[in-house]
Amino acid sequence: MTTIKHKIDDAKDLHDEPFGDVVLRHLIYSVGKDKTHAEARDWNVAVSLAVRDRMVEGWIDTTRHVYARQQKRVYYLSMEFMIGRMLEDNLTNLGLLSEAKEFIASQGLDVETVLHAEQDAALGNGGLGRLAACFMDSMATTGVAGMGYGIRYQHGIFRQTLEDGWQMEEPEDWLFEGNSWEFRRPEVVYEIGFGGHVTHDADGKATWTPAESVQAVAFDMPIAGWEGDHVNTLRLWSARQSGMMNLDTFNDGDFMAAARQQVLAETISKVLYPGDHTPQGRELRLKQEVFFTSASLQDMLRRFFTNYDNLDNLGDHVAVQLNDTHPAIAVPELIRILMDLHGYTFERALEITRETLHYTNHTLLPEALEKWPKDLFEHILPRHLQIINMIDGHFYQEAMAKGLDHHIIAGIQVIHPHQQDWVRMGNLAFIGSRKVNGVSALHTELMKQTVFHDLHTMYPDKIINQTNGVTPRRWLLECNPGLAGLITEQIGDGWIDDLEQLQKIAPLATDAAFQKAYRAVKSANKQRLADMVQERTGITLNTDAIFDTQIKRIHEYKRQHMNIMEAIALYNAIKADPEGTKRGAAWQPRVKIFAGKAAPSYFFAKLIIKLINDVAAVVNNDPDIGDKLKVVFLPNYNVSMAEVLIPGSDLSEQISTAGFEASGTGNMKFALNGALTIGTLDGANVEMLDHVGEDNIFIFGLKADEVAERQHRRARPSEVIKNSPMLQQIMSQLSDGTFSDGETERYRDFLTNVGDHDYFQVIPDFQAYWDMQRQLDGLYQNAEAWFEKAILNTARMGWFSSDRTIRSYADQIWRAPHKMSGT
Ligand code: GPQ
Repeated sequence: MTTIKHKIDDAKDLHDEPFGDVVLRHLIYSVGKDKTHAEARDWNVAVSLAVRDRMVEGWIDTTRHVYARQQKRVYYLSMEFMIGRMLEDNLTNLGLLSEAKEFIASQGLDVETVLHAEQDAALGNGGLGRLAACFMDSMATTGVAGMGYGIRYQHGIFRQTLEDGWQMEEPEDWLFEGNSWEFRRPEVVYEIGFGGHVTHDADGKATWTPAESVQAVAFDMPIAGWEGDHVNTLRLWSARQSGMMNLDTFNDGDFMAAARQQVLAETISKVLYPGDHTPQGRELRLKQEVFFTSASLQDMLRRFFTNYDNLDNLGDHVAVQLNDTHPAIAVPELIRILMDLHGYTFERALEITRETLHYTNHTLLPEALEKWPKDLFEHILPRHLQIINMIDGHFYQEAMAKGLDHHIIAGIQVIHPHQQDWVRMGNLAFIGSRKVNGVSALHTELMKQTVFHDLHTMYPDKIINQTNGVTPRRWLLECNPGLAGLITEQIGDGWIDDLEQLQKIAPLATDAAFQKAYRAVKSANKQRLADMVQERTGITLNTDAIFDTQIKRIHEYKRQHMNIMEAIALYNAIKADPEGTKRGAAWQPRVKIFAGKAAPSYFFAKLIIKLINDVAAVVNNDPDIGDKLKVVFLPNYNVSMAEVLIPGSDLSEQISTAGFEASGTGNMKFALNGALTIGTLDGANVEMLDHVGEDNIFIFGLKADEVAERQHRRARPSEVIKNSPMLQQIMSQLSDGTFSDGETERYRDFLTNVGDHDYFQVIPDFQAYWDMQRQLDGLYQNAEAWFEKAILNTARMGWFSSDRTIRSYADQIWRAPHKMSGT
């Protein structure tokens, strides 16, 4: 029986009850079932409620402490939180995992089945949303008084299925079975206005009268850090109709009109937009951004006023982090609240805002820099547009005073003064923030040189780097219990919240007994992966093969198509020399695993998925190939699937066109779990190279400046293709129907994209990629050498813990205390 110290007097009796009894009590009294009728999901809910009970004390206790000490608060505003399942995470952090597993087993139930009978909370698209989830875990672990704010989407990211190898999208319904972790807070409600008009009184004071409004209702989830004593909150907003349904309409018998109003209001939190890196030019998306940003600001200011009586020093007590530009409307919204509701002058309001807000940029892709048509903006947010014009006026003066040319100034104002077409959210977030950060050293450097060049000249101290990280609780301890146990046996469990302690296993990299144990763990994890592949696709994998995995959103810049082209080249090579006699060595068996979703409107990405499946159909059924090569596409990639794929892989594909992947975080998870990386000098790969050492990571290809140079002069790939029989064969197979049942048109767009333009430099990087893969084939056959490198990867990845990232944000950006800060 665990003994957590009693924190809350009123809850004294709770801990006298064994955990299993609490579960049984919840099964009967909360779920309403007895043991004989309970299904896996019922047990899952009962266990979840039992662990939630234990979290609540730490939660209330943390809240009291933060209030009492008036600890500086950090608010992380994010449109996306890619959480995944919560039960194992919470059991782990509360130290209840083994007790819970024993209890579940004692009831004659399958432990995995019960723990996994929870839908993934997939309220995000990819890395950006998953980073927010890792940050929530690390803020709680490091003792930052941090609160996440987002949207409680009724439908998270679509469910991906395959039809004849093409991606299909189906709605996802994670809330159907309820969410055991959330607390509805009906008393926490704010009005969010849209449209209408603005009047000014004789003193110039503005009054905005919105034409419509919706309500934001809070739902809270407790987020426990490692060891469970510090518990923060993730507050997600749900939209509801403002005021009750119009009863007159209803009584007149026009149910539909009355219901329509309700549906319209609730639409705002209905669905997550499935674009990755592409702002959706839709009015609803803008309303979603305003909705959650305004509710969050209103909420944090209400809390602020329980401690302070004016907003003069807001930035001393509160730090707000804007996760990308999605919440950038916070800039004019906070200024509006300060001016229109609290009587501050514009200048003072801007100052306070610039002491409080901070902005993280996650991409340099031009199509991802959010902008809104000015007319739409004016229609929905007339007062905010006025404030943006004031910001631009003020900014113009600031820029002139710093000697900037007025053409340059026009380019970096929020609205271009002569074109007057777009409201540019990146510029708005930059101008309104105290610090702006990139997410890896290379990305931050490129921000300074490219998209934010002129703004950086003007404010040379504003841009700062904060390299991403990943939580070692979910991404080692929970997803890889075998490796976690092995590490703990050797060095104790201090690494779990101090990941740099992993260094201590480096000397064991060549130790025969340790290598053997490490390999046994990898084999077991490969078997678990193979079982999942078998179950989901019917494909049987040979676990002696290299498990070579690329999992992430499907995007041209991530170059899944380069990977599948390499698979085609390998297929051709094996066909031409089945026993490897000509090359003088037998082929190293390999399994190419892919998973990831394409944005529904991104045709080329969907074509890449189709190509992977087409190649799989040919290769996997060719008797000449057998176990030497298999290609697998696993549909509906999500966090839970990653938890199996990452520990079970030998090789991690991080092959983006240099300069395009802001950081990557999957790269870190793989290396931590002992997969070797084949990758370009892009994003955080650059820093991984610094940490693991050049002998332990496999870097190839063009560098960011070489890519930029080729793109600038529109270098064409034809010369390279002409000199490469290997590429020529691939290209002709794609046009002669080898992989498309004789259909010659299917890959025409593909051939034009890659063969004629090749903006993402697949062709010039191809040979180097191929050569590196063959080098890895050779290395894999020397198991001692391979696993020495794998162990060194695990040992040297400690710096990439998101605990390090969060402490760095706390020290350098938020100026907020945490467990290890001086104060
Ligand atoms: N990222 Cl702009 C997303 O996942 N979605 C987005 O819309 C944008 C960025 C990713 C980025 O591509 C990765 O390189 C980063 O590691 C990740 O954000 C977190 O910073």
